Amino acid sequence: MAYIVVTNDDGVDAPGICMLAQAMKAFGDVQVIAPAVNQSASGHKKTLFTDIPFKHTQLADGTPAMAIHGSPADCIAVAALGAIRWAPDLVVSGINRGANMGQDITYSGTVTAALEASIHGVPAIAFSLDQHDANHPTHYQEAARVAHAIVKNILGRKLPPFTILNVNIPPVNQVKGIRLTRQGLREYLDELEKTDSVYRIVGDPPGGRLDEEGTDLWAVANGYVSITPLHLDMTAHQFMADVANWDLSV
Ligand SMILES: [Mn+2]
Repeated sequence: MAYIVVTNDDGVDAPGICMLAQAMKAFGDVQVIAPAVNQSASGHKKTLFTDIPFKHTQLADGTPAMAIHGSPADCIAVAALGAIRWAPDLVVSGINRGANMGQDITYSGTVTAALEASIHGVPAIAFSLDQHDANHPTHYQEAARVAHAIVKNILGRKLPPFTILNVNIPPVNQVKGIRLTRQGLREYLDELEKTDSVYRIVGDPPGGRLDEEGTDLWAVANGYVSITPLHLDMTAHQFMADVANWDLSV
């Protein structure tokens, strides 16, 4: 019997987390700890020296859950510090409403919750569905089947330190298969709205380079699930030799 912690960034009332929690119950005990309200694009935010209110609540299907007034990473941080039974065999995050590919990953609360788990030494997987208007459980049925199949394979495996798996699922009734991918290139279509005292970042959902074979964007555009291993070490290793030649002195 495995023990799996489930979180997300769309909030405890989102349909994706309910479908993911249901899929994970096949493997053993499930504990849900998730933001009380939508925290999409909150990044790897950590709430320090400030109150983090919480309450005991339920998912749409009655599954007990803890709702945290903080970021997705806060949910995992307080979990690891004693808010719930710890450590689990696996942390899963999602199923997010919308893909998290390319440069999305540093904005994504779905991904950063998984990264927070890796900081605490627990294997973690982020699941996202490439469908922004998904708001009904049926939209997530295939994604939940995919999550079940991947977790079935990965439970019991070890991930290297500070490494997670980022899974993106195309918006189709039946995926063609799965591709091991690298991070692709997003192109954002953001626009600025302005009134006398307020800015808003609006615009169409992001696009990106769909033609670069082997990337997350390419796989999902072609009907495949993408699985990208991510590492928290953001050092630009290939660039270090150049900087070493800059003869820096202070
Ligand atoms: Mn989200």
